[in-house]
Amino acid sequence: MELLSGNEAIAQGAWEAGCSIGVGYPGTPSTETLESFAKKEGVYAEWCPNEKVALEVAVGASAAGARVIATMKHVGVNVAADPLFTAAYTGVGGGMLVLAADDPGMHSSQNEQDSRYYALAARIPIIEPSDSQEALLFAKDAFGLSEEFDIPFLMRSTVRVSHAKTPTEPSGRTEHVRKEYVKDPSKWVMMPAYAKGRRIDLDARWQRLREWAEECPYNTVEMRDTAMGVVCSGAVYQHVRDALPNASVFKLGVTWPLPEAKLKQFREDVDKLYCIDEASPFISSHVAALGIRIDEMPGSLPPYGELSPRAIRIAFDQQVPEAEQAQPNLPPRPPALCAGCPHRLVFKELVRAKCIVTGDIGCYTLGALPPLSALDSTVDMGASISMAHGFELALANEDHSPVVAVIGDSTFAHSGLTSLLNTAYNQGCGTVCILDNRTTGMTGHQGNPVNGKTLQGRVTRELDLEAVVTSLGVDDVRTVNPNDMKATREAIKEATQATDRLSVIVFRSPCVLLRDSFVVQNPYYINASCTGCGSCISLGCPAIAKDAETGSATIDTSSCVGCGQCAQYCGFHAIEQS
Ligand SMILES: Cc1ncc(C[n+]2csc(CCOP(=O)(O)OP(=O)(O)O)c2C)c(N)n1
Repeated sequence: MELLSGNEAIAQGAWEAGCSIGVGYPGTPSTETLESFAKKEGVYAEWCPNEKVALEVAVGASAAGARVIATMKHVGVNVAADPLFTAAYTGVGGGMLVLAADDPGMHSSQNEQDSRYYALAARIPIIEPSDSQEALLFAKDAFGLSEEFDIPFLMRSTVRVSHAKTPTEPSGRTEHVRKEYVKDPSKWVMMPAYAKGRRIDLDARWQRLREWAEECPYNTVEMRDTAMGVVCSGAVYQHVRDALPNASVFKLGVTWPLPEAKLKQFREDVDKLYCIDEASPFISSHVAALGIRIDEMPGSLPPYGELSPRAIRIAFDQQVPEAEQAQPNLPPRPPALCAGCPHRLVFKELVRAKCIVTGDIGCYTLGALPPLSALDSTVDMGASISMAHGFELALANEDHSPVVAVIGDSTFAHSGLTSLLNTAYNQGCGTVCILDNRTTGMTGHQGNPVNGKTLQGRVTRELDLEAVVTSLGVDDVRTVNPNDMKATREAIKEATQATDRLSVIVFRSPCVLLRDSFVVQNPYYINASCTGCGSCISLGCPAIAKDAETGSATIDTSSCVGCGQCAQYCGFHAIEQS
C-alpha cells in the first residue's frame, strides 16, 4: 500500500500496463503525471512544445503498435482537438490513453471548461476515477480496452483527484509486446474516401462500447437508504459520501457512454434521484436525456466553481459543521511575481512608455495585477502576438499608443511561433517582448525547446531564439538583460518608436528559482535617506514594504535575492547592498 497522488497513480497504472511512451505538455493539474511516468524503468517520455504535437506523436506511436499515454490540462485539449477528433476515426494500433485534467474553480487556469464535452463530440469514451486507486486501475485497464474497442480512451480527472494522495496498491509491470506495424491506408489515411468508411466503423465500435458500459465494473452502485439516490462521478463522489452518508450512490466510472439500463434500474430502486454535478451539467443533462426523471434538490448547487461537502449540505438543507463554515476576515493572499523576478522591470517600463500590452499565459500574467497593472489582455497561449496584430490592424489609421505583445519562452515555442510568422508574413508591425527566463516557470520548471532541456535529461540543442525570429522575417531583433533598467527602457523606446515595422526584444535572464543558474546575491537594505516616496514599492516586489510608523520603505532581507532592481528606481540613493 502506498500513498500516491492521482497523477502518480495514473503514471503507475500506465507503466504497469506496459505503456512504453509518454508525451504531453505541462499544465496544472496534469503535470506530475508525465513527470512521474518519465522516472519509471524502461519508458521513453518527452515534453512536446504543445498538446497538439504531443497527441500527434501519440497517434503515430500507437499506429506503430506501442502503448502510449498523452497528458494535458483541460485547455490543452482545445489545442489537441484537431488530431483528437480524427483519432476516433483511425482508432489505435497500440492502446492509447489521453489524460485531460480539469480545473473546476479555476485554481490555476483561464477557464473551467469540462473536457468531457470534447470526448462526447469526438466520440471517444471517458473514464473518470474518484481516487488514486481507481486512477491506477482505470489507467492500467485503459490500454487493453483501447485495443479491444480500437479507439483512444480519455481519462478525465480534476484537481482533487490529480493532487490528493490516497492509499493505492501498485504492482509490477506486464511488458506489452508491440503489434507489428502493417501498412493500412483505409485505417490511417483519413482522406474522404477512407474516412467515410471509418465513420461507419466508428458507429459499430460505439455500439460495442455502449454494451460494455452497461457491464463495466467501474460503474458501481452502493445501496444504502433507498429514500435518496445520487448519481455522481470523480471527486464529487467523495464530497457526496461526506455530506450525504446515508444516500445510495451510483458512482459513474465511465461517464461516456452512460450505462442507460443500469441507471434506469437505479431510478427504480430509490424514491428520489439526484444528479450532483460540478461546474457543468454534464451528468444531469445526459441522464435526463435518457428519459430518467431527476428530482429537484431542496436548494441549489453552484452552477460553476469547485464543489465541496459544504455546498452539497447547503443544497440539501443540512447543517454545515463549524469546521466547514467560511472563515471571515482571512487576509487575502494574491499571487505575485517573486522577489527578483526578471519579468518585473519589463512591465514597469512598458507602463512608463504608455503601451497597450497584450499578455499571454505564464508567470508573467501576474504583471496584470497592481501595482504593475501592465496588461491589457490575456486569452490563451500564443494570443499575445496575434492579438497585438489585431490591435495594430484595428488602430492602423489612428495615432495610437505603441502595441506590445509579452510572451514567455515556453509559450513562444507552444504557439507564439506561428503567431509571429503570421504578423511578419502579413507585414504587420508592433513589438514583441519574449521573456526568456530559461524555463517553463509557471508550471514548475519544465524544460522546453528554448532552454534545451528534455524531460529525461537527454542531450539536445537549445533553440536559437534570435535566429528563429530573424528567419521568420523580423529584422529588428535585440537581446536585453531585463534586470538593467536603463537598457530595458532604451530597448522599449527604440523598438516602439519605429511604428512601421515589427520588432522583437528578447529579454533574457534566469528565473530566480532556478538555483543552478540564478546566483543569490547579498540582500539590499534601506538607509536613512529614504523619503518614503514609494517609487521602489511601485515595483510590487514582495520583499519591499512600507513601514506603517515611519512611512519609509523596508526590505525583508530573508526574501531579497539581491537583484538590485529596486535600487535603480530610487532617486535618493536610499537602497544599498549589504
Ligand atoms: C493550452 C495550455 N496548455 C498549458 C497551459 C498551462 N500553462 C500555463 S503557463 C504555462 C507555461 C508558461 O511558461 P513560460 O511561457 O516559459 O512563462 P513563465 O511562466 O516561465 O514566465 C503553461 C504550460 C495553459 N494555460 N494552456
